[in-house]
Amino acid sequence: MKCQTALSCAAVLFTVTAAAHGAAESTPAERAVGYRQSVFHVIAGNFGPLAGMVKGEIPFDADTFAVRAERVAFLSALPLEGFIPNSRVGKTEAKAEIWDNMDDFKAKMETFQTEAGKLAQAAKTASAIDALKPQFGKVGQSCKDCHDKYKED
Ligand code: ASC
Repeated sequence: MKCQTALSCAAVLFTVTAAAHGAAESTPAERAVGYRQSVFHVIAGNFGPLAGMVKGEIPFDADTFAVRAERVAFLSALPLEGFIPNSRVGKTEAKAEIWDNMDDFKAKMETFQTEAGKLAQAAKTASAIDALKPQFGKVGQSCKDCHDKYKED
C-alpha cells in the first residue's frame, strides 16, 4: 500500500488502525467470535495466577486471590452471549456440537458461573490456600468438562 498523498496516507493509516482493532470483525458472526475469545482470554489471564497459587508456584496472597476470583466470577457470565447462531467462522476452536447441544452447553456454562461464584465467595474470608483448593478444583473441572466436549484442540 502506497502512502504518498495526504489522502492515500490517511487510507493507509485507517487500514492499519482498523486491522489493529479487528477489521476482520466486519460481520456479526466475526464480532461474536472476537467477543467470546476476548472474554475467554481475560478469564484465563485471571484464572492462571489462581492456578499458580494453588500449585504453590506463586505465593498465596488472599487479597489478590479474592480480586482475581471475583473477576473470573463476573466474567463467567459473559461468553455465552458470544455463541450466536452461525458463528462458527474464521479462526475458532468452537465445535459444531455447541449449537447441536445448546441446552447442554448453556448448562455447562451455568455450572462454571455457579462454581466460580462460590470460589469468589470463599475467597473473601479464606486466609490460607488449602481452604480454597477444593472449590478451585471445581471451577477448573467446569472449564475442562466444557472444553473436552466443545473445544477443538
Ligand atoms: C485455564 C485455561 C483453561 C482452564 C483449564 C482448567 O487456565 O486456560 O483452559 O484453565 O485448564 O481445567
